[in-house]
Amino acid sequence: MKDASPQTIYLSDYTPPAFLVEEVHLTFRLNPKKTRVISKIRFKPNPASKSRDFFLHGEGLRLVSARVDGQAVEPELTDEGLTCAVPDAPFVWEAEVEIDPQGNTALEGLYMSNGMYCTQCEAEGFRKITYYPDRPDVMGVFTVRIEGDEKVLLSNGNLVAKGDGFAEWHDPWPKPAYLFALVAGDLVNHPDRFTTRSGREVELNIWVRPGDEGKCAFGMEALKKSMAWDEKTYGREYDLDVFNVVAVDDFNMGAMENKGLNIFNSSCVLASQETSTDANFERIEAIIAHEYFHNWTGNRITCRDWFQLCLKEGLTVFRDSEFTADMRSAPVKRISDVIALRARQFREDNGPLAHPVRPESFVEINNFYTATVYEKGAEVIGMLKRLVGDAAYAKAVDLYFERHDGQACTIEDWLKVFEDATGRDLSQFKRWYSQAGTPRLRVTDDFKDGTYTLHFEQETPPTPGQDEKAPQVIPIAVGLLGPNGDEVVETRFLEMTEAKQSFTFEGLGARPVPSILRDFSAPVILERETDNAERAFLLAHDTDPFNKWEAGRDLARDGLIEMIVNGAAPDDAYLDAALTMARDDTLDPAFRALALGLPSQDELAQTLHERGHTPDPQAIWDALETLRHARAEHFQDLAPRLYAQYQVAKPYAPDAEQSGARALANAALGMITRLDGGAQAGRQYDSADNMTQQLAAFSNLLQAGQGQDAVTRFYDQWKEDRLVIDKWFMLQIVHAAPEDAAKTTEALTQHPDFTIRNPNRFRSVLGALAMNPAGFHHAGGEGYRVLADWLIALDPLNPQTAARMCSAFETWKRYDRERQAMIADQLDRILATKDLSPDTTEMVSRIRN
Ligand code: 0A1
Ligand code: ZN
Repeated sequence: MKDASPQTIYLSDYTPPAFLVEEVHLTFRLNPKKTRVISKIRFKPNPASKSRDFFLHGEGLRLVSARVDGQAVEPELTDEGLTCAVPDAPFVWEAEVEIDPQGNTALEGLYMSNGMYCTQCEAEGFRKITYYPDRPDVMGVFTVRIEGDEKVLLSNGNLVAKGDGFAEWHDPWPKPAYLFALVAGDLVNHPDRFTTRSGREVELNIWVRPGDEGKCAFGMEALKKSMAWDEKTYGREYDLDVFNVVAVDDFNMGAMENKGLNIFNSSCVLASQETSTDANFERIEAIIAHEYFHNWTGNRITCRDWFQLCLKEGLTVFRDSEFTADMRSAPVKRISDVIALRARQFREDNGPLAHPVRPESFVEINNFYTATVYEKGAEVIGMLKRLVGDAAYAKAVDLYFERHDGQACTIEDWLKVFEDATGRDLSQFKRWYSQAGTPRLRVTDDFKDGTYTLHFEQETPPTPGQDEKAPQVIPIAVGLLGPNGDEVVETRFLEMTEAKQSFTFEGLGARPVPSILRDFSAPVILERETDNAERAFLLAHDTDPFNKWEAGRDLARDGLIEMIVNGAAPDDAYLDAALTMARDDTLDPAFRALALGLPSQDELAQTLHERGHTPDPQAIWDALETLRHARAEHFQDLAPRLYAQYQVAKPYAPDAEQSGARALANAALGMITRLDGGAQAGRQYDSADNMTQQLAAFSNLLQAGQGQDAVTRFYDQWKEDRLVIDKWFMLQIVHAAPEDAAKTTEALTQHPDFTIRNPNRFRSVLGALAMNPAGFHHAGGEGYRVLADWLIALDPLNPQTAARMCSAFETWKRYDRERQAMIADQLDRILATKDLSPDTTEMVSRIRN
């Protein structure tokens, strides 16, 4: 049971732990309803703390017995843990508790998924396993004995003993409890090996349910590539004899970096040509890398407290994006990351859930695994690298590993290594960690006597709890193009530190066209008065792939805004520029596919809101439909040509080259379908030998209203494959017409394969509704009601996932009064639910205020 009135925790209240852990011995006697956990822990007083109060976290545990130095004790129990009198000297704590893994639907602590035992301890799940100082600055060396009949018994570290019905694991690296893991089940493995550069032989395993062994090869290759990359790029080697990865179906998040025993949501590791799309493969490669990279950035060096979450997450996301950029196309990766950043993080930063990269208070830390902490956290590191340069970045990071290995650190520690390695003062830069909100960067320019001047003004709007913002350090990458399209000034970094600042470029023969914020050098919103001619010029000539893409995107977006606000016709400037770009065979097909993507409904709603209009979701949807149709007509000749030209003849491979070709061909298919009513999509559906092609065809058929037959065929073909059936659920809702989306969602919740207990399935239905904005926000308010109904139903079972999904409502203040009132009613209804979890209470209250 959680405390009825959950408390707000503040960064400023941090105090060091009273006791430190030296060694932990755990024995698990596995039983679905009554698992015994026996702990023996050596504590010692912490010289850095004045307190000698002994407190152990514990939730939902049945304490059977406790001893201090062998003497039975009777600790005082509360909802949150226990206190006990202990010596002011090293001592041994022993406890035996009983827990109920099968009854654990929250998927936090030790739980069961398809008959297998698994754990999720980040952030505060270990306290549901046994009494322990469950905070990341308490690090101990764990030895774990598992007793059970399951064929496979796994924990962290190296296997030290194994026999009939038991296994013992020892992890020599001190770690916080959130990195503890245990898995037990009748699993099968996909084994491999890796030799580190210093010659350590590492056994690698991917453990899955029987039947899934054919879907492990890609993940394994990704793991080996990640290991080699981290050695080469960051000089980081793996440090145990074995690295285990386990796939579980019931998991709240993507994956977890437990030391030596990563646990993955099966959707983030299992892959095959038939069942996974190119995008799935790329994501799996990135997540495998992400979890692996945590071994150094997160595990060897961890966080002092949960306010420092970005210390490990921002850095690890940054590292995994560098990895993907190296494995695939760097520009395509950058553009995709920025699309995702704007869709998720800018949205968060502009609404009631805005918070700094390093938050200063929380009620439930699970609510802070956000796009801001992860993705903006990574952007901040990217800026730091840009500001100091590649060589200094490498030097600083080396110093970080050298100085802090084995420690639980803070953002101050991280910035200090950069200050020490470079001699720079980073106190102003640190505002990126403490100020929430997306800075607006306004630009004007002038040209006189060969001197070109850029004038910048920065302003960050107020966010909850932060009315005033100080200027931030903004690295602005700029290049200049001459009138004939040649680059007259190559990329140069301007370092903006003031609220207003100007930069000059001398000796120019003519007024240049500026290419500003190249490679999206800072996570800001750039505002500049410009015209279609200049955008078309940049789309044609910019040497910076990101800004080339951005120019096309701006053209499309502003044309759409004109259509929505003023009823304008589709913009010819955009249509012509898109055609010219798409036809240019010197451009990477993957880039062209991205450049043919239109701004999302949500991005348009946000832009309208920023420009002082109230977004009408139906009008946004209509404008996008009209533009798509007009574009299909404009591409009448080119689309079939592109479609034919980019069919992949070679055997399927999910590599960058083939994925890019398929992406472009499928963009063309989208246009073809608008004119042929789905005939070509039907042929592609019938002949597809991989999920990318099959799903693209399926989506097009649904989009064209020709999906009925495919819905049945797809289900019959894939009904045994839970991950593919997730896609089946999702696409029907995402492609439902706005007026049908809520109905379709409700109907699918009645399907026998729908279950509230599996987060992937729940998200593929209720999460999909929120991914259909015109449907979710449809005028009658049915979408709001359906989502609220299901969040209320989910909350008592799985508060973490229910709370996260509340963010579907975070943009409500953008909309008209009627919609706001309907959403407010639903938020109030959720808040009024009896025994609502602290997780959901915190989220809904923040959104509602
Ligand atoms: N640290 C993991 C993400 C993660 C966070 C919380 C979880 O449960 C509440 C599970 C996973 C990562 O960054 O991959
Ligand atoms: Zn992570």
